[in-house]
This record gives sequence, C-alpha cells and structure tokens, in this order.
Amino acid sequence: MLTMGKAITRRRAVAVLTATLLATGMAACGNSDTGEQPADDGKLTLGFSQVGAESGWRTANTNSIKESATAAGIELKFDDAQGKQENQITAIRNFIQQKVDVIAFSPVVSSGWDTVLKEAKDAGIPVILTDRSVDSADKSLYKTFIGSDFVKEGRLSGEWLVNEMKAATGPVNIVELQGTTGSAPANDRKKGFGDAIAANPNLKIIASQTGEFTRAGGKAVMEQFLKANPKIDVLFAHNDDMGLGALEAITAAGKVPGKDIKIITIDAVKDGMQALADGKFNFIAECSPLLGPQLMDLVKKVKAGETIPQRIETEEGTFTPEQAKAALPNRKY
Ligand code: GYE
Repeated sequence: MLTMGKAITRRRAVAVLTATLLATGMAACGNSDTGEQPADDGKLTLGFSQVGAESGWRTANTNSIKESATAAGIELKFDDAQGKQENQITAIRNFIQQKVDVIAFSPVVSSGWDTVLKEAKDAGIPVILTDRSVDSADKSLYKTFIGSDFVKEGRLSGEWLVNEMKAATGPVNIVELQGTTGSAPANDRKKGFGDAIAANPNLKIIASQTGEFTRAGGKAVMEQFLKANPKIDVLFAHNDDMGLGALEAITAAGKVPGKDIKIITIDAVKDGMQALADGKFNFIAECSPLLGPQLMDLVKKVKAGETIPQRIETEEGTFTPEQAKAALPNRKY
C-alpha cells in the first residue's frame, strides 16, 4: 500500500508528466483536423512480424496488412519469419531497438512469448496480436488480440459432418490433417471438431497428423494415410491448402474426392472455394485473412491512448458447394 505522502508525491509526478506529455504531444501533433499522427517524420511506425508464406490465407493476410498500412499512412516494417519462432523473437527485438510506435505479430505457436513480450512492455511499446493468440497468463503483455474463433471453425466443421452422416449405421472413418504443431489454429480447430463429432459415436478419427498448413505437407501426409488405411470416408483438413494438396494424393489413389472421400476444410480462399464449387470439397468453414484495415485502426487508437477491447473477433460464415458458386465471382482472395 502507498502511504499518504508517497501517494501525493506520485500524483504530483503524474500531473507534471501529463502536462509535459500534453505540451510535447501538441507540439508534435500538427493539425488534428487533418488527422496527422505524432512521430518524428509525422508517421506512425508499425513493426509487424509475420509467420511466413505457408498458405494462400497467409499471402492474402500479408497483402491486406501491406495495403492497409499504405492506405492508413502508417510506415510498416515487415518481417517474414519463415515459420520459425526464433526469427519472430529476433524481429520483435529489432523492432524494440528501432523504437517503433507499435508492434503487431501473428505468433507461429502459442507458447514461449512471455520474455520478449515483457521486453516490449518494459520499453513502453504496445503489442497487438493478430490472427493467432499466445498462451501467456499475463494479459497485460498485449493490448488486444484480433482474429478468428478457431474452436468455432472446428465445431462448425464437425457439426456439418454430424448432420451429413446422420443416416450412417456403421463406422465413419475420418482422417485429419492438422495445421502447424503447437499453433493456436491447429489446437483449437482440432478441439472444436472433436467436441462436435462426439455427438455420434460412429464418427471416428482413425489418423491425425500435421501437414504444416502447406499443400506439399497435405499431399505427402494424405499419401501415407491412404496407404495405411483401406477405408477412409472423410478428410478434415485444418486449411484449404492441405486439402488441395490431398486432392492430388486422393486422385492418384484412384478415388474421387468429394464423393468417395468427403472433404471438409477451413479458410475459404479462392482455390479452396473453386474446389468446393467443383464438388471436390464438400464444406468449408470461413476464416478471414483481411485483418489489415482493422489492425491499422487499432494501431492508431492504441497510440492515441484510447481504450480498446482485449479481444476483437472476426466475423465469418460457412460454405456449401452452392454457396461457393454464388460467392466466387466476388471473392477478393
Ligand atoms: O487457417 C492457415 C494459415 O492462422 C488462421 O494459418 C491462420 C491459419 C490459416 O496458414 O491457412
């Protein structure tokens, strides 16, 4: 507890500091009518550490971030971590050294971020999580997390299957292509799907392995699944790209995707939607990569000291082949 004397001294210090900040802030602010931001060259700087370029989703996400930074007049320092956590940590440390205004990143895996997040906090640089979250117990290490509800995506996928297979009297064999091991979307999609299919004991996951969220990974692992399991009824792939890779393996094994093996994926990028419209996929749960505009908005708000919600959820739907046909002409990614 603070003693009275200390509390007053502290309050006075805060008052002095506030006055100083206001004065310097106003001097640097320029014309508030034109919405100029305070920074040395009049621009806010955002350091962004991206996971990599593993999928169509990721490419669309990167484009969205780059385009919206330009549109918002924010200077973007962009780093591609090539799927490695250590590269992301290095990038974040570089951003801290460069004294960027705000750091945002999409954590490749959920664990192991506390130390570097603490370093950013100690340097007074706010952090925004985009797309994927971290498992840090201390929520003060970041300002907000903007992204999808991955458990819900998995659940919606599982619920579709439960309904699709409601007439099944015998076992329905499911194989699962998981995303990057330890990543939030892989953990959460697996959980949501597993919980939903528990409604029907006929639905069984007979094999589950990571395909790293890539087409090549999806293809290679599906080949193994097909060799090891004579009867596969359903493929649940944690993203479109792995599903697209698996299509090649399924066709090469002499089976008809979408018919002999029902395919459920997540994302709804253009190539996935095309496969769905063509009847090769059967169902997609959407995950929007277009996080850029909202992120830039948040960067400005955080820097202006505005309070923002701790969690901002992306809105998304699901697609059947008919819905994919209708949506494809206007699909942006
Ligand atoms: O589903 C997958 C990508 O984190 C939501 O990462 C993202 C996932 C997306 O590689 O395609």
